[in-house]
Amino acid sequence: MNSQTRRSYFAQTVEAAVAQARLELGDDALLVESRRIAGHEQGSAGYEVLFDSACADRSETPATSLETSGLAEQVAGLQRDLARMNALLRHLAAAAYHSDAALAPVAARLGDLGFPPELSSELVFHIERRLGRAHQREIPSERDLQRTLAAELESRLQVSPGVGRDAAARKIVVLVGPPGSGKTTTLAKLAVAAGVSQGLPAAIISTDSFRVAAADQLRSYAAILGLPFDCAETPGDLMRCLEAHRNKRLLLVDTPGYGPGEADLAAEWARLFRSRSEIEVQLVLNASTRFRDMESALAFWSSYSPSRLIFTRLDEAAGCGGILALAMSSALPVSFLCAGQSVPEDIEPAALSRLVSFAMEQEPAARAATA
Ligand SMILES: Nc1nc2c(ncn2[C@@H]2O[C@H](COP(=O)(O)OP(=O)(O)O)[C@@H](O)[C@H]2O)c(=O)[nH]1
Ligand SMILES: [Mg+2]
Repeated sequence: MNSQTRRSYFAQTVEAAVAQARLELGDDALLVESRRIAGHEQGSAGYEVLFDSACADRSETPATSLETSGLAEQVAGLQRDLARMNALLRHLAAAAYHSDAALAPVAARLGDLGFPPELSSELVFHIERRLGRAHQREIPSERDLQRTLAAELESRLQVSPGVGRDAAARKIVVLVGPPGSGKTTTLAKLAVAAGVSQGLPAAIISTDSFRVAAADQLRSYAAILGLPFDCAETPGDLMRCLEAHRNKRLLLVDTPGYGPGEADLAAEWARLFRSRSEIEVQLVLNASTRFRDMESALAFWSSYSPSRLIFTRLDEAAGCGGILALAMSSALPVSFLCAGQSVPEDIEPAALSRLVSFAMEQEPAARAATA
């Protein structure tokens, strides 16, 4: 502030001094300070107010100074940008409102299936993009929504029915997963589906050394199927078993479902499985458990580097959103689906169309017919 633009006014009261200053300098002058004084030149006590008239001066020439400095153009540019952003925000808000309403049936369906909310909204977002401009003009039909949902799921799911590494001379597959997820039963089913029925010489190995009943169960399956059976208590034992069965084309290895207190043991086996490139690990999960439980199991068993997923107990699962969500979030292909206790019948190679069908609602006509 320039001292030459400042001026003092004296009066008996502050209000009177301010009124005097405003009269001379106008409303734009700035009050800088006010103070009580014992006596002024007229000899009586009162107040001094200090005003700065520079603001008043500025107010008279704003356009001129802005124009000369080029600021006017910048301000006008900013105003145009703001107007554009405003319009864009209004458009987005309208589109979001419209799409929420239009895609509500899909969001509801995904919720019913047990998809986690974060994945549901991601799917809805991508389904909306797939529907494109057309759906902004008219509400999509139920059939359009189903078709688009199916296409979106299909693009995110992978299947890879089979066992063992493609490049390996013999197939060695290890089934891991939480206790009771169906590993032993599935292993017996696989022995038939991937071995006996294909005419492949196969053998079954159990590494479940402490649960006697578990090994016995598998020994019985092996006996029924006419396959050799071995029990490997340590990683070294397993190496010897694999060597002993080197003429077999398929080796199926069962493991116990380690609990939280057996992390060291689990880690020791995980190291072995990871260190042998010919060994493939598949994670067996119970489809009737919640998505969050499957997600935790996936995190725990990830140290085994599973390369495929097997889902069991589909016959008991209320909704299959959990398995679809897990298959998507893990980015692992699904190899087999099991829907019953019968060995060897209740297993099927995973197919994309089958997985996607879990998320589909019946067509209205079919619904009416079964009602
Ligand atoms: N309903 C149903 N039961 C299954 C399925 N797979 C396994 N089971 C049953 O689940 C229980 C545990 O299976 P098991 O193979 O011993 O699990 P593991 O502990 O992972 O080896 C057994 O009673 C099996 O008969 C399935 O797909 N559907
Ligand atoms: Mg078992």
